[in-house]
Amino acid sequence: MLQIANAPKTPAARLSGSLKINQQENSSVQPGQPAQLSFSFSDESGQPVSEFEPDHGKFMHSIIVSKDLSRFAHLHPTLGQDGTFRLNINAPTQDPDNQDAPRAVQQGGPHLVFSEVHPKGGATQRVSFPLPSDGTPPQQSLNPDLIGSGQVQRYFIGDGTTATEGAPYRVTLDLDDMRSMSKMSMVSFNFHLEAKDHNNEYQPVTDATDWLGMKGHAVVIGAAGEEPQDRFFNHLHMDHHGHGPAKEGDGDHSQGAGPDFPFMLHGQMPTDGQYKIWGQFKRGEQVLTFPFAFELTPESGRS
Ligand SMILES: [Cu+2]
Repeated sequence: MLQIANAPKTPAARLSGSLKINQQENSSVQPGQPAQLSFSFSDESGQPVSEFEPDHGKFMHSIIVSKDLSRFAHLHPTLGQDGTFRLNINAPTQDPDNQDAPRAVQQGGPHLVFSEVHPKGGATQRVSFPLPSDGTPPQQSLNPDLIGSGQVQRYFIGDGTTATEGAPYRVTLDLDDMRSMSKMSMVSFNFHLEAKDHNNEYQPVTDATDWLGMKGHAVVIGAAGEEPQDRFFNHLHMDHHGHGPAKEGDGDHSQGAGPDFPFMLHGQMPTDGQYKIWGQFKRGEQVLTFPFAFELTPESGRS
């Protein structure tokens, strides 16, 4: 089974976007206070672009992170008849695909929005936006869970925060830095998921269900860069149909329900520096988010 990042395609026209907060340009969000985000797009000649095609079941995928990468939300704004995408954040929602919306912007300071849209007749494009939040950001530095290739185990509740031993989930991340491989440079990740059973023992997760047509999603964002467009960003998808050769006796395991969820980062390689990866999986009705910070160093690569 092989998971490949969306290959970059040549866009028919480069979109530019505008993000309004409560219908206002150049506005800001109050941390934890309900706000409506609205996104609209135009082409290079300034003409509004209002027709889009869905990718993975959604017309728009948006990732909101705080600049320090401590906060993460994966959201799906709704496309209106007028071609504007709208999303209510910091407010309760019944939408199973917007479970991060109630906690989207919970702290002050700059946030970054990475939106992926697919204009009709064109190719999927990423448009990024700064999203200011009132107040002072907490002074947090990114502490890498892993430096270079290796393995690390962490505990999680599943809501995107890190927890301690005894939490409902134990996740082991394997990272293999193969950026210097001459034939096919890549960085590979494997999320191994375990959940606590009724005896309080961790058991492998084998019942992950599809979310947006896939058993697993992962987003990698770099810590370096002032503006969102300067950040390294890659949205990795697990393809449960699998592009690789089928393994004999794989059975249900090949369907990707767990406990191992591999992702490969191809194409534009990340440079040395600090990054965060969020693995997202669905069990029952809950979307689970497991973040890890990592650092790539000149020594961490293998050839
Ligand atoms: Cu999405």
